[in-house]
Amino acid sequence: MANLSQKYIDLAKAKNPGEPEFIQTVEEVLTSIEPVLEAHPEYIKAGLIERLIEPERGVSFRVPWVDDAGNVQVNRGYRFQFSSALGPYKGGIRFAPNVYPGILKFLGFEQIFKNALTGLPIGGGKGGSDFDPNGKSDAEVMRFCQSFVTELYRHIGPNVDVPAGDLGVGGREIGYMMGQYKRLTGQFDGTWTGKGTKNGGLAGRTEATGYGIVFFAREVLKHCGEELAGKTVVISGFGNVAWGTACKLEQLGAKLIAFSGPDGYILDETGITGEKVAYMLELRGSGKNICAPYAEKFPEAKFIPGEKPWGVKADLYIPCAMQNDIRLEHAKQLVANGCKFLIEGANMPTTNEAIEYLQANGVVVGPAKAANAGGVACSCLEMAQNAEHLIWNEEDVYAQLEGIMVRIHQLAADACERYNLGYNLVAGANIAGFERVAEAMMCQGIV
Ligand code: 2IT
Repeated sequence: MANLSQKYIDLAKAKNPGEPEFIQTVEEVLTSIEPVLEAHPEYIKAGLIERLIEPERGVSFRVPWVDDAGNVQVNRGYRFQFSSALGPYKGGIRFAPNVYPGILKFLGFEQIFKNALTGLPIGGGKGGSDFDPNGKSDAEVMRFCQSFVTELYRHIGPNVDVPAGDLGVGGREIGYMMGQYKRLTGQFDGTWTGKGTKNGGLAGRTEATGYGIVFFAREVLKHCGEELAGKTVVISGFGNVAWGTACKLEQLGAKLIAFSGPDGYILDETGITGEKVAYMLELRGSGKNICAPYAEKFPEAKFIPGEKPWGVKADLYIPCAMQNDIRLEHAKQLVANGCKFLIEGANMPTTNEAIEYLQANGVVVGPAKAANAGGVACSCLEMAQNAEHLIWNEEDVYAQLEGIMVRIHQLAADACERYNLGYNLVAGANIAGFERVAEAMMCQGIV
């Protein structure tokens, strides 16, 4: 029985050629839920895995728009509705030039288990486009968003599919998309989350992902008999997730000493706090050069061009940039530096090989689908707020977020313990998320 999952991994490979990111996450999830499959032959009989690795639905569509110079541009839009076992499809929209089905399917598949871990009633999906928002004018972004939604609107709805943001999609883009959705459907409903607070959004949603990551990191450290306060931290990225993480690290007394951008990384041993974090946020909208202007403004910081920050010695590492940021060679660097804790902020920032190497060398890895679930959890709170026709206050949101993150950590820690896997949160998160989805699927028949 040792290789129960291999058959499904082979099936996923055969059916999804040329989509390595999707195969990577299928392999990671299925390998770690092997003991659950062994304990539940009824799941195998019910074809649960064959069904989970096949999205319930995927749409691909043309997105034509006119740029400021009057030229017609055509992009491709997608939405993969992966699983509605636990609720309406829920997950972000990514705009980036490298978007193609392999990336959206990896994100959509991960989203199923992440959303399940939150304990909230949301299924999993993901969408996006190969549109590159960098360097586009505000009017171009608006026209693109309107055209994207003119096709997508027929596939979504407050009880059907509720998109949010992801890379390249923030409050502005969500605002334009919900505006067009409202115009086409005549409904002001909870179909979009991650809206601005002036516009029906949830107070605290913007920082929720980063705050949740730090709460999760605190729980991991506590479990290992350590404290977050006073720890030195290295992150990668400079976007929304990195910013929220930096803010909460400061509030909880940890010391952020490095972050990265497309141009290299910043090492600032005096600590990245206060106005420096605010400046990181300001740089976010500026595109490519993030670290160079930071080092110019704060001369105590060192700018290391063209490098990743994984060679910097610290107590805790939190990759917040994008997928496959930490490969085997970086994992080796981290272990050589004495790394003990790595908490994934971005989705799938660590390759499977790198995770294996880190864990084999005693590093505790906090997987993204647990650590960054605070974002989507608050999206579900936004759905609840919109459905209630009320406005929640920030304090309530923060308190709920903290409780959700503590529970997610507990669920993942309990699941790996139940299967005698030690404190393996990668396996624990996959198992706990999968169990909830599997139990719901078993109630619903073969659909
Ligand atoms: O990866 C993620 O969890 C997100 N981009 C947020 C999804 C959501 O629906 O809030």
